[in-house]
Amino acid sequence: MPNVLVTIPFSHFCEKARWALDLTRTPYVERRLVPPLHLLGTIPRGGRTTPLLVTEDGKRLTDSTDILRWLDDRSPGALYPRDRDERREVEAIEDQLDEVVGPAVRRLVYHAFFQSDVDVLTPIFRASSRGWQRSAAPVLSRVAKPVIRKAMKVNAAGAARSQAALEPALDALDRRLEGREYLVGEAFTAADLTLAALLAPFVRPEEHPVSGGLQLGVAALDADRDRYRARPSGKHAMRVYAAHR
Ligand SMILES: N[C@@H](CCC(=O)N[C@@H](CS)C(=O)NCC(=O)O)C(=O)O
Repeated sequence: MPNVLVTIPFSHFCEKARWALDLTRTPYVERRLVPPLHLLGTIPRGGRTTPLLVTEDGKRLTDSTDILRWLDDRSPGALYPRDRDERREVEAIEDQLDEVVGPAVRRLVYHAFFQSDVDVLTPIFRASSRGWQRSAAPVLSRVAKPVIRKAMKVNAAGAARSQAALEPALDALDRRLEGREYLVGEAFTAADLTLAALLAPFVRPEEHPVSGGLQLGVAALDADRDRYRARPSGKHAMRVYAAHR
Protein backbone atom coordinates (compact mmCIF):
# COMPACT_ATOMS: atom_id res chain seq x y z
CA MET A 1 0.00 0.00 0.00
CA PRO A 2 1.33 3.48 -0.85
CA ASN A 3 1.34 6.37 1.64
CA VAL A 4 -2.12 7.95 1.42
CA LEU A 5 -2.63 11.62 2.29
CA VAL A 6 -6.25 12.63 2.81
CA THR A 7 -6.68 16.36 2.21
CA ILE A 8 -9.04 19.24 1.91
CA PRO A 9 -6.92 20.30 -1.06
CA PHE A 10 -6.92 24.08 -0.43
CA SER A 11 -6.43 23.75 3.36
CA HIS A 12 -3.26 25.41 4.61
CA PHE A 13 -2.59 22.63 7.16
CA CYS A 14 -2.84 20.14 4.28
CA GLU A 15 -0.44 22.23 2.23
CA LYS A 16 2.01 22.07 5.15
CA ALA A 17 1.96 18.24 5.09
CA ARG A 18 1.94 17.98 1.27
CA TRP A 19 4.94 20.34 1.00
CA ALA A 20 6.88 18.27 3.56
CA LEU A 21 6.10 15.06 1.64
CA ASP A 22 7.23 16.69 -1.62
CA LEU A 23 10.35 18.18 -0.02
CA THR A 24 11.46 14.82 1.35
CA ARG A 25 10.59 13.15 -1.99
CA THR A 26 8.29 10.73 -0.20
CA PRO A 27 5.92 8.98 -2.62
CA TYR A 28 2.24 9.36 -1.73
CA VAL A 29 -1.23 9.33 -3.20
CA GLU A 30 -3.38 12.35 -2.36
CA ARG A 31 -7.08 11.75 -1.76
CA ARG A 32 -8.56 15.19 -2.36
CA LEU A 33 -11.96 15.77 -0.78
CA VAL A 34 -13.66 19.16 -0.50
CA PRO A 35 -15.54 19.77 2.77
CA PRO A 36 -17.72 18.25 4.13
CA LEU A 37 -16.83 15.22 1.92
CA HIS A 38 -13.44 15.07 3.69
CA LEU A 39 -15.22 13.23 6.51
CA LEU A 40 -15.69 10.29 4.12
CA GLY A 41 -11.90 10.13 3.90
CA THR A 42 -11.02 10.78 7.53
CA ILE A 43 -13.64 9.04 9.71
CA PRO A 44 -13.14 5.55 8.19
CA ARG A 45 -9.39 6.01 8.73
CA GLY A 46 -9.82 6.82 12.40
CA GLY A 47 -9.58 10.61 12.27
CA ARG A 48 -11.65 13.66 11.54
CA THR A 49 -9.50 16.58 10.42
CA THR A 50 -7.18 16.80 7.44
CA PRO A 51 -4.33 16.28 6.73
CA LEU A 52 -4.44 12.60 7.63
CA LEU A 53 -1.63 10.32 6.48
CA VAL A 54 -1.92 6.55 6.39
CA THR A 55 1.66 5.38 5.99
CA GLU A 56 2.69 2.44 3.82
CA ASP A 57 3.28 0.41 7.00
CA GLY A 58 -0.19 1.20 8.34
CA LYS A 59 0.42 4.09 10.80
CA ARG A 60 -2.32 6.70 10.95
CA LEU A 61 -1.04 10.23 11.51
CA THR A 62 -3.88 12.68 12.14
CA ASP A 63 -1.95 15.92 12.68
CA SER A 64 0.33 17.86 10.33
CA THR A 65 3.11 18.12 12.91
CA ASP A 66 3.08 14.33 13.47
CA ILE A 67 3.42 13.94 9.69
CA LEU A 68 6.45 16.26 9.59
CA ARG A 69 8.11 14.46 12.54
CA TRP A 70 7.53 11.07 10.86
CA LEU A 71 9.06 12.37 7.63
CA ASP A 72 12.06 13.80 9.46
CA ASP A 73 12.63 10.49 11.27
CA ARG A 74 12.93 8.89 7.82
CA SER A 75 15.12 11.70 6.39
CA PRO A 76 16.97 13.07 9.43
CA GLY A 77 17.69 16.77 9.24
CA ALA A 78 15.37 17.41 6.29
CA LEU A 79 12.86 19.39 8.37
CA TYR A 80 14.25 19.71 11.91
CA PRO A 81 17.83 20.67 12.78
CA ARG A 82 20.05 17.96 14.22
CA ASP A 83 21.20 20.42 16.93
CA ARG A 84 18.97 19.84 19.99
CA ASP A 85 18.53 23.50 20.98
CA GLU A 86 17.75 24.61 17.44
CA ARG A 87 15.30 21.75 17.09
CA ARG A 88 13.49 22.87 20.22
CA GLU A 89 13.26 26.41 18.80
CA VAL A 90 11.82 25.11 15.52
CA GLU A 91 9.26 22.99 17.37
CA ALA A 92 8.19 25.90 19.57
CA ILE A 93 7.69 28.19 16.54
CA GLU A 94 5.81 25.45 14.69
CA ASP A 95 3.48 24.89 17.67
CA GLN A 96 2.73 28.60 17.98
CA LEU A 97 2.03 28.82 14.23
CA ASP A 98 -0.26 25.77 14.37
CA GLU A 99 -2.14 26.92 17.42
CA VAL A 100 -2.46 30.68 16.84
CA VAL A 101 -1.64 31.68 13.26
CA GLY A 102 -3.25 28.75 11.37
CA PRO A 103 -6.71 28.94 12.96
CA ALA A 104 -6.75 32.77 12.85
CA VAL A 105 -5.79 32.92 9.16
CA ARG A 106 -8.41 30.31 8.31
CA ARG A 107 -11.23 32.14 10.06
CA LEU A 108 -10.22 35.54 8.65
CA VAL A 109 -10.00 34.22 5.10
CA TYR A 110 -13.38 32.47 5.31
CA HIS A 111 -14.85 35.63 6.83
CA ALA A 112 -13.52 37.69 3.90
CA PHE A 113 -14.89 35.08 1.45
CA PHE A 114 -18.34 35.13 2.99
CA GLN A 115 -18.44 38.94 3.24
CA SER A 116 -17.79 39.20 -0.48
CA ASP A 117 -20.64 39.61 -3.00
CA VAL A 118 -18.76 37.26 -5.33
CA ASP A 119 -18.95 33.47 -4.84
CA VAL A 120 -15.31 32.69 -4.07
CA LEU A 121 -15.80 29.19 -2.68
CA THR A 122 -16.97 27.63 -5.98
CA PRO A 123 -13.83 28.55 -7.98
CA ILE A 124 -11.68 27.33 -5.10
CA PHE A 125 -13.57 24.01 -4.94
CA ARG A 126 -13.26 23.74 -8.71
CA ALA A 127 -9.51 24.44 -8.70
CA SER A 128 -9.13 21.84 -5.93
CA SER A 129 -10.82 18.86 -7.45
CA ARG A 130 -11.32 16.73 -10.50
CA GLY A 131 -14.09 14.51 -11.84
CA TRP A 132 -17.50 14.62 -10.27
CA GLN A 133 -16.41 16.80 -7.33
CA ARG A 134 -15.32 19.41 -9.85
CA SER A 135 -18.59 19.24 -11.77
CA ALA A 136 -20.54 19.44 -8.50
CA ALA A 137 -18.45 22.36 -7.12
CA PRO A 138 -21.33 24.90 -7.17
CA VAL A 139 -23.61 22.54 -5.20
CA LEU A 140 -20.89 21.29 -2.85
CA SER A 141 -19.74 24.83 -2.01
CA ARG A 142 -23.35 25.82 -1.26
CA VAL A 143 -23.63 22.86 1.13
CA ALA A 144 -20.23 23.56 2.69
CA LYS A 145 -20.73 27.26 3.38
CA PRO A 146 -23.13 27.04 6.37
CA VAL A 147 -21.22 24.03 7.74
CA ILE A 148 -17.93 25.96 7.67
CA ARG A 149 -19.55 29.09 9.05
CA LYS A 150 -20.92 27.20 12.06
CA ALA A 151 -17.98 24.85 12.71
CA MET A 152 -15.34 27.59 12.55
CA LYS A 153 -17.47 30.35 14.10
CA VAL A 154 -16.99 32.51 11.04
CA ASN A 155 -18.67 35.76 12.08
CA ALA A 156 -17.67 39.35 12.82
CA ALA A 157 -16.95 38.71 16.52
CA GLY A 158 -14.87 35.60 15.70
CA ALA A 159 -12.96 37.49 13.00
CA ALA A 160 -12.18 40.32 15.44
CA ARG A 161 -10.86 37.79 18.00
CA SER A 162 -8.73 36.11 15.33
CA GLN A 163 -7.29 39.41 14.12
CA ALA A 164 -6.42 40.33 17.72
CA ALA A 165 -4.63 36.98 18.17
CA LEU A 166 -2.89 37.09 14.79
CA GLU A 167 -1.34 40.56 14.93
CA PRO A 168 0.99 40.07 17.95
CA ALA A 169 2.01 36.62 16.67
CA LEU A 170 2.98 38.08 13.28
CA ASP A 171 4.63 41.11 14.91
CA ALA A 172 6.87 38.73 16.87
CA LEU A 173 7.75 36.80 13.71
CA ASP A 174 8.40 40.07 11.84
CA ARG A 175 10.85 41.10 14.57
CA ARG A 176 12.52 37.69 14.61
CA LEU A 177 13.09 37.82 10.85
CA GLU A 178 14.92 41.17 10.99
CA GLY A 179 18.33 40.59 9.43
CA ARG A 180 17.96 36.82 9.12
CA GLU A 181 17.36 34.57 6.19
CA TYR A 182 15.58 31.77 8.07
CA LEU A 183 13.57 31.64 11.29
CA VAL A 184 16.04 29.35 13.08
CA GLY A 185 19.76 28.89 12.35
CA GLU A 186 21.13 29.19 8.86
CA ALA A 187 18.86 26.82 6.95
CA PHE A 188 15.28 26.20 5.86
CA THR A 189 13.37 24.18 8.48
CA ALA A 190 9.85 23.10 9.45
CA ALA A 191 9.44 26.55 11.04
CA ASP A 192 9.83 28.34 7.68
CA LEU A 193 7.71 25.76 5.86
CA THR A 194 4.92 26.06 8.44
CA LEU A 195 4.95 29.87 8.41
CA ALA A 196 4.78 29.95 4.62
CA ALA A 197 2.09 27.26 4.28
CA LEU A 198 -0.11 28.79 6.96
CA LEU A 199 0.20 32.33 5.53
CA ALA A 200 -0.37 31.15 1.96
CA PRO A 201 -4.14 31.85 2.01
CA PHE A 202 -3.29 35.53 2.62
CA VAL A 203 -0.17 36.01 0.48
CA ARG A 204 -1.24 33.61 -2.32
CA PRO A 205 2.14 32.54 -3.78
CA GLU A 206 2.20 31.45 -7.42
CA GLU A 207 3.99 28.21 -6.46
CA HIS A 208 1.06 26.94 -4.37
CA PRO A 209 0.07 23.64 -6.03
CA VAL A 210 -3.68 24.19 -5.63
CA SER A 211 -4.39 27.91 -5.52
CA GLY A 212 -1.33 29.31 -7.35
CA GLY A 213 -2.47 31.54 -10.19
CA LEU A 214 -6.12 31.51 -9.11
CA GLN A 215 -7.64 34.97 -9.62
CA LEU A 216 -10.43 35.58 -7.14
CA GLY A 217 -11.33 39.08 -8.32
CA VAL A 218 -12.29 40.29 -4.84
CA ALA A 219 -10.86 43.72 -4.03
CA ALA A 220 -10.86 43.18 -0.25
CA LEU A 221 -8.90 39.93 -0.58
CA ASP A 222 -6.42 41.56 -2.96
CA ALA A 223 -5.93 44.39 -0.48
CA ASP A 224 -5.29 41.82 2.31
CA ARG A 225 -2.84 39.99 0.04
CA ASP A 226 -0.86 43.18 -0.64
CA ARG A 227 -0.87 44.16 3.05
CA TYR A 228 0.43 40.76 4.21
CA ARG A 229 2.96 40.54 1.40
CA ALA A 230 4.40 43.86 2.53
CA ARG A 231 5.33 42.75 6.08
CA PRO A 232 8.47 40.70 6.86
CA SER A 233 6.57 37.50 7.73
CA GLY A 234 4.60 37.69 4.46
CA LYS A 235 7.73 38.53 2.46
CA HIS A 236 9.43 35.53 4.08
CA ALA A 237 6.52 33.28 3.09
CA MET A 238 6.76 34.45 -0.52
CA ARG A 239 10.54 34.02 -0.54
CA VAL A 240 10.53 30.47 0.82
CA TYR A 241 7.76 29.44 -1.59
CA ALA A 242 9.88 30.74 -4.47
CA ALA A 243 13.06 29.07 -3.20
CA HIS A 244 11.80 25.81 -1.65
CA ARG A 245 8.40 24.84 -3.11
N1 LIG B 1 -3.68 20.80 14.20
C1 LIG B 1 -4.24 20.13 13.04
C2 LIG B 1 -5.25 21.05 12.38
C3 LIG B 1 -5.93 20.43 11.21
C4 LIG B 1 -7.19 21.18 10.80
O1 LIG B 1 -7.70 22.04 11.51
N2 LIG B 1 -7.71 20.81 9.60
C5 LIG B 1 -8.89 21.43 9.06
C6 LIG B 1 -8.61 21.95 7.66
S1 LIG B 1 -7.63 23.41 7.70
C7 LIG B 1 -10.01 20.41 8.91
O2 LIG B 1 -9.80 19.29 8.52
N3 LIG B 1 -11.25 20.85 9.20
C8 LIG B 1 -12.42 20.07 8.97
C9 LIG B 1 -13.04 19.48 10.20
O3 LIG B 1 -12.65 19.86 11.31
O4 LIG B 1 -13.93 18.63 10.03
C10 LIG B 1 -3.09 19.79 12.09
O5 LIG B 1 -2.03 20.47 12.17
O6 LIG B 1 -3.19 18.84 11.32
